[in-house]
Amino acid sequence: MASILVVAASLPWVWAIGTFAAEPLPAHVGTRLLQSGSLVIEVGDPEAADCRWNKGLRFSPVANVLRAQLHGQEFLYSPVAGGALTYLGGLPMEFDIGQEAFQPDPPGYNEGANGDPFLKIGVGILRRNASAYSFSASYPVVELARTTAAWQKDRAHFVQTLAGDARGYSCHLEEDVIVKNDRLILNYLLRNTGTKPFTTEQYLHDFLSFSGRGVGPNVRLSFPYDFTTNPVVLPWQPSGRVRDIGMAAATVYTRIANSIEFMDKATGVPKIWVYRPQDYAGPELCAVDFADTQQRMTIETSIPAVYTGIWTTDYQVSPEQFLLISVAPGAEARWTRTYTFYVDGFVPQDVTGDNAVDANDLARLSSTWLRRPGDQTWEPAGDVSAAKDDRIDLQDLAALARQWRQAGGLASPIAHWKFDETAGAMAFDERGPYPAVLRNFPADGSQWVAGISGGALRFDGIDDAVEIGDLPTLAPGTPRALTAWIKLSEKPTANRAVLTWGEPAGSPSWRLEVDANRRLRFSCGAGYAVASRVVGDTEWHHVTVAIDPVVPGTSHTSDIRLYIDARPQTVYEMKEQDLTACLTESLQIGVPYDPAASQPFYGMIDDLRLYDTALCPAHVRRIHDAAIP
Ligand SMILES: [Ca+2]
Ligand SMILES: [Ca+2]
Ligand SMILES: [Ca+2]
Repeated sequence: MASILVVAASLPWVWAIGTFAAEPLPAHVGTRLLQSGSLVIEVGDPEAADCRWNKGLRFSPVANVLRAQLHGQEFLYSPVAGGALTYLGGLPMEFDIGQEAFQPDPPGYNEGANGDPFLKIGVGILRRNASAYSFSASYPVVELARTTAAWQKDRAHFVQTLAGDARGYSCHLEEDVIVKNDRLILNYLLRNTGTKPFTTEQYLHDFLSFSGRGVGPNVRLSFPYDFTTNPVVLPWQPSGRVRDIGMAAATVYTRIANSIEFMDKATGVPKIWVYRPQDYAGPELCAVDFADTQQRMTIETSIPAVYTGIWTTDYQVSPEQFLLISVAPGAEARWTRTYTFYVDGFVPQDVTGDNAVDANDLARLSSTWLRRPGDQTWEPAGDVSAAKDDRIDLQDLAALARQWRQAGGLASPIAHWKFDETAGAMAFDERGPYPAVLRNFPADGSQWVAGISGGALRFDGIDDAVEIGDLPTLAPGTPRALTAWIKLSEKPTANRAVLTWGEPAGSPSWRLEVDANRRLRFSCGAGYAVASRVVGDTEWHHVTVAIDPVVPGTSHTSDIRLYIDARPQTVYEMKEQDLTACLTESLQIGVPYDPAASQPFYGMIDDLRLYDTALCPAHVRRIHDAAIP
């Protein structure tokens, strides 16, 4: 595999980072590019004479996606080199691989004798010549399906037809490939044009490779449910009660909550079958994160998968959602696969691609008002609302308004205390509604000191406390973040409370401390996560705790992201805990609810902000830099 990596690294991938606005060149022959805003998708053109990608008897030439690039960053492994039958790249689609005993063979295969035809959906009608179906066998062709494609700037429509049938089995396949700023949407229609019912199993290889990097530490696959696997993926079990996930482990991959995490370079990883709980009714989704490049991709299917098979090599990781589809004669099935791409600092609502939402985007939206795909002035990048409904209307205007002049997409905080007062027993929320009450501070106002940005508040380490009640209720398991500047007056010898976000009793609350090892420590209930970098050294440090659950509604300690001085932190210690029930209606700064658990804060706090969104690293950097000249 080393040679493949070398090839990948030396490819003339001229769609260089930062040049996303320019029209990039296809890297493969016989392909077309679909584009919306900063998202570029390369798709094989089945009617191009020189298209040699997936023209074999296994993967379909229908909507053969080879590359995906958002904002200059690559998401798929897809070498240019390789044979005409290569399957080592992009998102190739296959029906009925029949590899395992539990997977269906192509329709009709097991009914006939050698020499009889069978239906390989997506490819055509082939002739059986062996006793057991093998996806890699080269079967004689009875009829190759005819595939056509109609292309627009942001979408393509594929139609695949068969003239004949395989002893009563035949089908008609259509697929839309649609790009939408940060999303690739694949819509399928499969019609049974034969006389017999069939059940088929569709999957796509999802050859994920982030910016050409290999699969190893900091790659994580997450599911929205408490899955079971075959083979078993062992949970992280360090010696003692603390786990250290910052160190490369003896194990290549491990399980943490609803995630499979790679701890080391991926070698010798078996195919892992992932099963959802039978009573799970939420979205079918898999998210893949790569912390090194801050890229994430989610893959959602509109119908439940019977299982997700994770196929890993050192150069790609492929979570394959297998969909079982039964179609009666004359009937049709429809389903969708949606790929959503995330890049640090990327603003999906930005129509013009300059990373700002401003009057230029509004003008672009206005000029395509109420337009539809195919209209002369259709602007796919303007369809920014969550619905992605192929129409530019008020929903899109509202989505634009929410991001209006938010620098680089940075949301407004729900509360923001600057501590720039110079007197009094109140600290005012910059945005208005949540004034903070100072308790037990000196009457002479000496707690108002010079901070990192204007003034700051000094805590005496004995009983100084700031309280804010009636903060807005955040729905369980939704994203949130807090940021602050802190400066300790002395190096701690025990845990020092910074703040508690939540209720004093009942559900677990967020607790932020500097621990006895001088590290930033987030706790909630029995769970905790500790950042690697030291903050308890009596210098100013910017600290951020953010939670970014893959699926709204569930969150765990392992979803916590810690930043110090705007740098994403390796977790030094962690104990897992479900955080879904955390309430955040009140905030107490400087003292713990439980005096036995940690000591009051001794030092200065400045510029405390709460967000009802998970901040990405670029946004944390922006907040940090705003305070530093
Ligand atoms: Ca813009
Ligand atoms: Ca719309
Ligand atoms: Ca300040």
